[in-house]
Amino acid sequence: MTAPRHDWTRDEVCALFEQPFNDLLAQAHAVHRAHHDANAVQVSTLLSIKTGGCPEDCAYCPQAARYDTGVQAHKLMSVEAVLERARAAQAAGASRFCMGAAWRAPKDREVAQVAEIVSAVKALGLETCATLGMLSGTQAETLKSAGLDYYNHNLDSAPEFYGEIIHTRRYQDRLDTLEHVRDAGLKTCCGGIVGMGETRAQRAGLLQALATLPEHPQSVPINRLVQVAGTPLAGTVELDPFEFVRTIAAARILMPVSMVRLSAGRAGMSDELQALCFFAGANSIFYGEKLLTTGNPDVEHDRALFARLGLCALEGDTPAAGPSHAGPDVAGACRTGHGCGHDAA
Ligand code: SAM
Ligand code: DTB
Ligand code: SF4
Repeated sequence: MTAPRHDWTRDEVCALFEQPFNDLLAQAHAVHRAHHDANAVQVSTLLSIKTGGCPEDCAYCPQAARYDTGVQAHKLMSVEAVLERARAAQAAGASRFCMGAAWRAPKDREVAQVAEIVSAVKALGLETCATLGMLSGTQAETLKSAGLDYYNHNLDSAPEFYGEIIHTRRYQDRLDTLEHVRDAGLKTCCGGIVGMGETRAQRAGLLQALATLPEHPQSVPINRLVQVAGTPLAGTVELDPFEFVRTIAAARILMPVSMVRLSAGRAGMSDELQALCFFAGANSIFYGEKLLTTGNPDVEHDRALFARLGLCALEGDTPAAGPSHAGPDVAGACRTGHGCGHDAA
């Protein structure tokens, strides 16, 4: 097992993408097996705890107030209302609960409210993740003290493509928030979106930016653009599915220890495409009928897919390395007798 590198050049990342598909997948799968259980997938459930009305202009986002997308704005949910959803996610088999808020940057008062929610969710025995926009150092520390495990803040695109997608905050603002999050001792969940009309070199640029951060994010969500009517990116030419798989594979090779999440966009993917993504190194998904405001595959469908592929749901934290996993599966997912040691009843 070679140590993760942080000095990937753009040419090296482009060269990974340029390989024949089978060569790229073989390499990615070998890296995946060397560092992870290839049959285990971490499952998180997402909840939008504050929806819509966002002042930012992210061209992909249905929650930006300036686009007419039909999303109903909703103020911050109460602790009890979030807990109810967290309990349901836990009962369905999720090990992490991710809470999203459509803020540019929360006020201290809002961070204090979210901290209360985080403590309550954590007390259920779930891992916690939040994505609230830009954070100051003290805000990150407040969330860490409340029991937050992960903070999601994406780079979203290559630095040179970013200006075509977002004008209301800079790439450097994102890097600064990520620094505050790391400094507070939180784990980072950081990835981006593909299928926004970027070039292959720009997809490589996004991955290069992620893989050359001071620490590889522990979790790397690769989102395929969910096109929402009313957003400027609605109508963008769809990305070739094989190019999406290549992006997953390259992420796996560049950040071998990170959990790579097959994130938004699964509802529009075939089972076969998702299976290719798992083979290429994706080992985390969002589980549950909804992402933040858009759809996700049905729980029953995901359970059946896990069973057909002999996949188990990982419980608990990111595995260090190696081919073993432990813990209960998503109910009904582990019935194919693939030797994971779980009850096959
Ligand atoms: N407002 C906060 C922020 O921007 O950091 C947190 C929520 S925001 C919705 C979290 C992430 O969701 C974005 O960074 C983006 O990567 C992803 N996202 C939003 N809309 C999306 C879409 N239509 N398709 C795919 N990913 C999307
Ligand atoms: C991430 O990278 N993807 C998730 C999560 N982090 C917060 C969000 C996807 C949102 C897709 C559009 C929606 O449902 O509103
Ligand atoms: Fe607001 Fe986040 Fe959506 Fe951008 S991605 S418009 S910051 S909710």
